Amino acid sequence: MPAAQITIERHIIEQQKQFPQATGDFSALLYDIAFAAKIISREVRKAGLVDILGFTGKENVQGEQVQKLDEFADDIMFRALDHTGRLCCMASEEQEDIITIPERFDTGKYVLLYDPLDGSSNIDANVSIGTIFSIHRKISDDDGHGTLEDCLQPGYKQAGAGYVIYGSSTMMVYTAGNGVFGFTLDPSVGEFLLSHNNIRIPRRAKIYSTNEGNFFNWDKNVQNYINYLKTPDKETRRPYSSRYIGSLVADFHRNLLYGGIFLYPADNKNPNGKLRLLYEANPLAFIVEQAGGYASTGSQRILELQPNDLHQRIPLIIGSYDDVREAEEFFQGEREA
Ligand code: P6P
Repeated sequence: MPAAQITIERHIIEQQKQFPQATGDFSALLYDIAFAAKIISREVRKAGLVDILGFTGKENVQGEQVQKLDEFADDIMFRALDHTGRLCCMASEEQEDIITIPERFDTGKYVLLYDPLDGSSNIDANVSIGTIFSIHRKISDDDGHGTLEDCLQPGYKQAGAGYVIYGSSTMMVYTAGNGVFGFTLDPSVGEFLLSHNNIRIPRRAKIYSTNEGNFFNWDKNVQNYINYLKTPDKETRRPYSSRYIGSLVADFHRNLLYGGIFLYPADNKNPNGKLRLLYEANPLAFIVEQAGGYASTGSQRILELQPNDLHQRIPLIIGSYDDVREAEEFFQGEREA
């Protein structure tokens, strides 16, 4: 059957066959997430037409203005997944504490951490935005309900991770530790169809993605690396091209397909960087490593970090393996040019 006709449901079931002990819960959870993504996609696509743009007047735990689509996406993720009996708890960028499963529903063996609509400040400008999710296994021995301990697990323990990008088309990209697969939503049938089988990120590429407006807030080592990328040198294919959308999922997705490096380093305003470890850095790090790339804080592998807070920020250097490793050499002062 041509790849274009493989639905995400069929792909997940086929992938599941490679895990004899699989009960089907993980597969069903991925499918539930895909369903939520279809609903969010529908609202994102018509946001410009109905009164769903603009601000709710509320603030989220980040102190950011919550836009109606943020709130909608957060609500959809919760309501699509809370009753499935596959989760012991959830956590969302939009909510301060862990989200418990209502007593009237069964609990399950997985934990879902998510950013329901990343890049939301770009919504009104019709820039690509996205949902990012991370799936862990329950490790606490509490009575079925999940705890903070279940959420604060290092990234290498993830059972799965993925994102949905609401761009020129809606795509869902996921990994369950057995490769990275991309599905494009065919709105005419309402199905995600396999469009990117076993995605591999180029080992090196001449694209860098960072907010250079922060340049004078970076430490000298970071400045040296960015200046190195901009310095002409034919042998090492420099200068690199600068590409920065300001929407993490969009910048990451481009680099995953074309290669390149995305950097949101620490700076003197954000000593731990801006991006979140649990539901942004960890899931994207799992995906990029499964695709042959690498993700670092500049000195440590993202997936090995022990989280200490649901909304912990972390510096993020992620993308093509050789580019990220080279950036680490500069960040650690081993190279200046
Ligand atoms: P800056 C969007 O607000 C976001 O959380 C990410 O999607 C994006 O990568 C980053 O912030 C952009 O931050 O400081 O460059 O605007």
